[in-house]
Amino acid sequence: MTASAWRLTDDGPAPEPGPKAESGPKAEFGATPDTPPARSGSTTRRMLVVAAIVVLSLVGAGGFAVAGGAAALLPERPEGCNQPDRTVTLYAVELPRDGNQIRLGYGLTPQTASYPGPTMEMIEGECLAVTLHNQVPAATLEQLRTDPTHPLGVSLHVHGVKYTQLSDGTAQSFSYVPPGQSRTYTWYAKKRDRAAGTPGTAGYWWYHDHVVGGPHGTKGISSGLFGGLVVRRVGDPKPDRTYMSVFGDQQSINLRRGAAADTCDPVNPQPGPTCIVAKKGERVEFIVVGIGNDMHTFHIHGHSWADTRTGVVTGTNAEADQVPTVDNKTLGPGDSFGVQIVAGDSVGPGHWMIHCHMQFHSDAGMYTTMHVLDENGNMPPGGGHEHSATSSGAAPAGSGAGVHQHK
Ligand SMILES: [Cu+2]
Repeated sequence: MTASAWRLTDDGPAPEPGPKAESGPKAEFGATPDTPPARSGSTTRRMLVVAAIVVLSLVGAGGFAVAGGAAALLPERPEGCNQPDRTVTLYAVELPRDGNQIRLGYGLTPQTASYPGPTMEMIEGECLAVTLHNQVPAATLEQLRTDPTHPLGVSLHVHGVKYTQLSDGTAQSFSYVPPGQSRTYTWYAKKRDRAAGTPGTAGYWWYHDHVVGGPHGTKGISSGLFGGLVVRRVGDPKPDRTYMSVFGDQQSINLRRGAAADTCDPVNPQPGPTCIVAKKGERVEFIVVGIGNDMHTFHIHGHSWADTRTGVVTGTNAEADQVPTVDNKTLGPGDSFGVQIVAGDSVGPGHWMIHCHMQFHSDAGMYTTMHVLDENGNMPPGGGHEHSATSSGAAPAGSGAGVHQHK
């Protein structure tokens, strides 16, 4: 599905260390982490004070916090982000339906939109400007609307990093994008401040719509408008491959379930939202996100990880012993975490199941497979494609075809 998807049978050189686009195209690194943006001047602070006074006045008067006029006084960027270090363009589009279910996706181009959307990457200290173009037809948004007075539009609402109210991506703050229009959102991956005791933003997060259907974007999320965000700290281990595992309602992984969650071609697997594949020894990163209303657990066969921010453990044995080693982690709605594992580490190539360990979820199809190939890129025999499938046919990643997730 992406231009960068490699053929596992290629005899070419080993991939360069560093992030690769696998689970959808990935926003490229831009600014060097060594040059954090300069601190903002006093202008931003003055604007914040003015905005706070306006907001307080409006709330005191019984109005909502932001009226149209007040929005102009709110700071466009978080303190510390003087100028965006990098820009990304994102499109929200309608994708082919899954049965009668509407599917939407974000993409770096309209043609490559998918669910999950492209994984965004930032380095702590970096400020990113994301311009979102809404190409979802108004008629589609109208169909998804649960209240005829709710505005039509899509948005970007991000977790974990800093943004001002103008980049909140909600209808309440008027920070959404009507059909045919665009809007720029600013995300700031603030660094840890040791003196103040505030944490940094390095971690595994996600972004999603907060407008489609109603004031919480419930229909936007359940239709596919979500994606992952990784904020790395300088020195973090770099994965060879990154995949999204979005666990949601109706026992879904990335809105698919059963055989539709794993459509890897056994001869020529192409990495993507429905094909988790790696060569033995490659460092594989999972961004795990919970959407919807259910609790889940994320479990991988044959692999375990340290329950740290990255899944990697460092230091002495005594220090490492302070960190639990896990192969199963609980995930609630809105939660996100990431792990890095070494594919096939001491267990070799194989078809390793990934599933929710709530038994009735896995029994109903909440499973997929991580295919670990040998060093030459050969798919090991058996497994992964013989399970009692409740669905048929392979679907191209992100197309929504062959997806089984019915009400
Ligand atoms: Cu589950």
